[in-house]
Amino acid sequence: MPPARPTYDLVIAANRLPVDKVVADDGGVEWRRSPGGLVTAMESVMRNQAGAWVGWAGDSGEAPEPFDEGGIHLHPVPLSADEVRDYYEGFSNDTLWPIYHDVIVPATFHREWWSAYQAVNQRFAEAVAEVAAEGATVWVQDYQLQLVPALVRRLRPDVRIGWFDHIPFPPVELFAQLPWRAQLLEGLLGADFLGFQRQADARNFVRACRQLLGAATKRDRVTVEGSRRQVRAAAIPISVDFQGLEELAKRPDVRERAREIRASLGDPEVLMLGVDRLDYTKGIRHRLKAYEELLSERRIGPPEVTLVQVATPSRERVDAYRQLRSEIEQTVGRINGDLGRIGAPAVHYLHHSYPREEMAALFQAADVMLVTPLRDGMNLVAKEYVTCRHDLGGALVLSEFTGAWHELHQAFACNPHDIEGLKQAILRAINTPAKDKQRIMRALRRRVADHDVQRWASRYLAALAAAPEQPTPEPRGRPTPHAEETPLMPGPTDAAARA
Ligand code: ADQ
Repeated sequence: MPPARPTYDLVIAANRLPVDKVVADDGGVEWRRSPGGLVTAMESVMRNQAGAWVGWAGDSGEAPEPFDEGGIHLHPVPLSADEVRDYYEGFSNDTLWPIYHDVIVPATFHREWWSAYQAVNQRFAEAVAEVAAEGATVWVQDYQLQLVPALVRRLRPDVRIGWFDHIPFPPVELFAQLPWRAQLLEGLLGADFLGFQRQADARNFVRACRQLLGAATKRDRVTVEGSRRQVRAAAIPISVDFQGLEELAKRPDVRERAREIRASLGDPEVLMLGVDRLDYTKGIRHRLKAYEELLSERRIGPPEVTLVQVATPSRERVDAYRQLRSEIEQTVGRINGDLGRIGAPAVHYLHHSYPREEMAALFQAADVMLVTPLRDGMNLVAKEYVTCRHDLGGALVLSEFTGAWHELHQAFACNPHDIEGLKQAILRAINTPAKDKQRIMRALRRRVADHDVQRWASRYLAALAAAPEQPTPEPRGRPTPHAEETPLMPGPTDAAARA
């Protein structure tokens, strides 16, 4: 008999493994840890618990053998080229993503995509069942794996299962469009605890179970039909590694690089910055429109004011993303052609990914950070920006349609659909006296420092362990995040109007 494979008390399942493959000049393969909040949070949790991570390694075809990296056991799940197209680019990013983000672009429905989604979720569930120890905790991440909770429960009724939704959960009127809505809800109800970014997302889920499955619900709990099992759904907003990122931002080389960036842009009076994955949810077009109008009305202008827009390449094989990229690049070209000057372009547009050091330097260099999504589960860029501003400089313009806004109320709030209002918010962020901006920045930083990603992970795991009951409250001095207490925005939102 082959030796039994080791098993683990904590198993994370996420679409991607937290590593990127690097092929050296001599053809040797190495795995480099991809930096990200989730990995940092898991490292802190896995220090006390043997942990495994189940996920796709990023290439189609055969998966590498399981391996250990930085104290985490990595268990790759293979995806064929057709599955990458149908499960990942198709069902996840062209069916679910638009529905879960207010149908900013129309969703595409294909039955073959759904079949691939089911098959891949089944494979993930089998991999989880293989590596989970008796009574383990299984924590499934995000919208790509919504069937995994029920599939794992079928294979391994002994484990405790949680799922966290990194993106919004849509209102039932939008969710109901999905031909496979009942199967998705039943998939999620395989979990003991479901975590969301905002309380509104948790409520949308509970309402969908009631209206579409006829399930009995009471406050944050759903009773699973045919059993007495109850599933709890609540908000536990994700965050950033405040301490680690702040330390990085304080490094002399990073601070020097921030000065260098400003100097290379001609030391403008006001440097505005946008940093996003190139995604239609991020409101980049609305931001550029507001900026263009401010320039053409001569209320601001280069060289005193300039905008750096960093747009990370994303999902480039999905049509809506290709179209968005060409629209944005055309708009940037037009703004620069009409409103730039020799040596002083109005927009510096960069379609790259950058190392963390460069991101921290950019954040420190920026006087105004523009975070203007039309819909965003959280938006970590907003939290990263305030984390890097240990000098209390800078100002954050933040869309009300982000999860982050529910925690960072002191920011310069905007509704990106309201271009006039967005222009006003930008002008306020520029013109508010420095002392007031410092006060605001101090409040924003306090919030993020108190609710960092390590705390998010420990709160999540405590909620999962206690579900369906609420966990015992945390000791005083660390108040419950106000995102859980924040009422929904008053009145009908633009999103509802558009729907
Ligand atoms: P995303 O939609 O990817 O995440 P976001 O939360 O802003 O959005 O995270 C993006 C991350 O990528 C940030 O850490 C940012 O620093 C980094 N990044 C962006 N551009 C970069 C560049 N050019 N180079 C290097 N790094 C770059 C999804 C949801 C969000 C939710 C997160 C976490 O859509 O709403 O906040 O998951 O739950």
